[in-house]
Amino acid sequence: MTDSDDNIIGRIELFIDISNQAANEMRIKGLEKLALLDYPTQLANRNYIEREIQSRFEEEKRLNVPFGILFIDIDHFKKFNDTYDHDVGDDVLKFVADTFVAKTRPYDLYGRWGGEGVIGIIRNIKDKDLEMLGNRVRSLIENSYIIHENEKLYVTISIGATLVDADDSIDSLIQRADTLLYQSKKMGRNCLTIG
Ligand code: GH3
Ligand code: MG
Repeated sequence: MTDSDDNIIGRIELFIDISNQAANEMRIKGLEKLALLDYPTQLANRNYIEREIQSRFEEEKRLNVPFGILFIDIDHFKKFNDTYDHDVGDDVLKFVADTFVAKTRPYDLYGRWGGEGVIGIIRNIKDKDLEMLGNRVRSLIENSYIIHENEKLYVTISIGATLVDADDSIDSLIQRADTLLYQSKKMGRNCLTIG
């Protein structure tokens, strides 16, 4: 507010109470996060992975953008849980998840499929590159460790890698990757099988 000589003589501020609206928005964000996030690893959850693969199928059909998936499982994790305690196992799982996230290109997604199984959805990629990308994370995890009571703890992962086929469904795609993962386990673990 100014007087006739333009001197400031006062000010009016208006406040609107939006706490209801803000609380509601926060609640929705929280619910969205819960429905799509695997809280312990902070990766996408199974529900999110299924939605994402569905979108990738649409993209592949409409725009011809190919994609591949990596089915990843920690090797001998049970033994690990037995040797140390379950909390240490959880820390290792989180460390493995963080490694994927650190290496994720902005348009790829890693999610927890269940237990210690992780699925990576890799967009717009050819088979040789999918193999290289998978082996890069595999090798990174093999060569990293977490420290537990002054001891370095190492884990390895096995991977099944496959590119989407024209007649794939979510189930057939994941089933194929799972079979390839099983082959990596049979081959002695800490390796990637592509098919
Ligand atoms: P393999 O090399 O054949 O995969 O051997 P594995 O011991 O990893 O066998 P498998 O994958 O069948 O075992 C999964 C184990 O992972 C069982 C369970 O003890 C452990 N696990 C699954 N989810 C969690 C978790 O959230 N935290 C911890 N600490 N352990 C988990
Ligand atoms: Mg395992």
